[in-house]
Amino acid sequence: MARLVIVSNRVASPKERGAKAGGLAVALREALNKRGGLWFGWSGETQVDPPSEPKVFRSGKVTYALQTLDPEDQRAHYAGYANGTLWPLCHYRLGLLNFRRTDWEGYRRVNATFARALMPLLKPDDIVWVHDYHFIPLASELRALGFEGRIGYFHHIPFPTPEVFLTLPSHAALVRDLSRYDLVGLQTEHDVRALLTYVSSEARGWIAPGGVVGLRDRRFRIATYPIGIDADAFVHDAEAAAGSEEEERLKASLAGRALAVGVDRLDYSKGLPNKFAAFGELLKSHPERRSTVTMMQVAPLSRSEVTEYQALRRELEELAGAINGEYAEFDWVPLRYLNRPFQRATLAAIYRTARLGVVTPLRDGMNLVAKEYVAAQNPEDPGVLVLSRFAGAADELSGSVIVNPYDVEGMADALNSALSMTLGERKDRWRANMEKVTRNTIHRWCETFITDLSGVDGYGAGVEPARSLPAPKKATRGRN
Ligand code: ADQ
Repeated sequence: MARLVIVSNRVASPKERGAKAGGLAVALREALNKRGGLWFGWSGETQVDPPSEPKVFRSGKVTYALQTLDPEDQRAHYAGYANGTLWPLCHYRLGLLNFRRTDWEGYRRVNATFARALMPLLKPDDIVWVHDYHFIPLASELRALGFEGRIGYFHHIPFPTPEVFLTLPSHAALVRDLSRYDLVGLQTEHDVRALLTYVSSEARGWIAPGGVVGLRDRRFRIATYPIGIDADAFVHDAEAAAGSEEEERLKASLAGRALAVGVDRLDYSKGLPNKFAAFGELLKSHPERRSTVTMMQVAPLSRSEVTEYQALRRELEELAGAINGEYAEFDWVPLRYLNRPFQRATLAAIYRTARLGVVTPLRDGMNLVAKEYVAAQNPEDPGVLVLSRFAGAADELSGSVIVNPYDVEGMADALNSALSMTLGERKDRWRANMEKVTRNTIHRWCETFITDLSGVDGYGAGVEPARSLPAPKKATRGRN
C-alpha cells in the first residue's frame, strides 16, 4: 500500500485532544494511524531566517514534519492572502476582499518553501493529500521540483461562481495551480459546477463526464466529496451526556425553557449578526415567546489578529447587549453569548438539550456543526435543525428547516414555527437528516478520497495534451 502524506496548515500534535483537536484533525490522524504515513505542515512558529528543513519526529506509525516560517512570509501567507483574499472571495464577500501583490508573492513563497521542505521526504509512489486554500500552489511547486507521484487537493470552503472568482487578479494562476493536482475535491455539486464552468468558459478547457478535465497539457479530475463527522462518536458522547452533571446543570439553568443553540467560530461567514437579529425579531414579533426560549451562542474567537474579525466581535457584543437590555427579565437572560471553546462531550450535551440547532451561515463549505447537532439528538425527542440554504450541509440535510440568512424576519418566523413543531414532525425530519449523517461520515470521506486518488495513474503517465483528447459524448466544450 502506498504511503499517505497529508499536508495541512495546522497539524494536530499527537497528544492534542478534546476541544483543541477538531473533528477534521482527529479524522486525518486516524487515517494516518491506520495506514501509517507522514503529516506535514506549519510548526505554528515563526523565526527570522528559519531553518530550511522541517522538524521531524515520529509518534506510532505517523511521522510529523513541521516547518517554521519567516514572520513576514507567514503574515503574507496566512493573514494576508489566505485569509484576507481567498477566504472572503470564496465566501462571496467581495467588499472584504483585500488583494495586495506582496501578499500574493508571500503566499507563493511560503508554498515554495513548504514544497522544498517536503520534497526530500517524499517517495515516488507516495499519495500526497493537500488540504485547503492555504496550499493551492503546492502541487505546482512540487512538480517543478520533479515530483511526479499522485497529488490530491481538497478545498474545505466554497468554490465561488466565475462572476465572483474573476474579481481575483490571480484567478488564472490559481486554476493553473489546481490543474497540477490529479484530483481536486470540493464539498458540493454547486462548487463543482462553479469550477467546471470557469474551466470551460474562461480557461478554455475540456470537460468529460465524471469531472475529468483537460486544461492545457494537463488532465485531472474535479469531483464532490461531501465531508462528514464521526457520527458514532457523537452519538456515543451525546448518550453519555444524558443525565450527566453538565446536562443537569444546563437544564436547571433553563428552568423549563426551550434552548436554541448556535456553535460557530467567530467568523463573518457564519452570519452571526443576522442570527442575533433574527432572535431579537422573534422576541419582538412573537411576544408570547418571551421568557419561553433562551438562545445560547457559542463563538470561540478566531483569527483575532485580522481587523474584520475584531470589528465583528464588537458588533456582536453590541447586538447581544441590546437584545438582553431590551428583553431580559430578572430571572431570564434571552441570549447567552460565550466566546470560549468546549470539550466535545460538553458540546454534545448542549446540542442534545437544545430544542433548536440554529446554523445560519451566509456561506459555508459544509458546516460540521449542523451534522454534529443532528447526531447528538435523542431519537425519542429530537430537536429541529434550522439551517441556512447557503451551507453545503443543506444539500444533504433536507429534514432541516431551511432558511435564507439574509432574511431576518423570515428567519424569525422559521424559529417560531420550529419551536411549535409536533413530536411526529420532529422525528420525521430528524430521521431523514440522521440517515445522511450516518451514511456520509468523515471516515467514508477520507476513504473515498484516498481510494480515488490512489486509482489515478500518476502525473504525466499516459497524459495526452488536453487539446488532443477526443471530445467525449455529452461533453461540454469550452471556447477553444
Ligand atoms: P469551520 O469554518 O471551522 O470549517 P465547521 O464545519 O462548522 O466550520 O467546523 C467547526 C468545528 O469546530 C466543529 O467540529 C465544531 O464542533 C468545532 N467547534 C466550533 N465551536 C467550538 C467550540 N466552542 N468548542 C469546541 N469546538 C468547537 C471549515 C469550513 C467548513 C467545513 C469544514 C470542514 O469553513 O465549511 O465544513 O472546514 O471541511
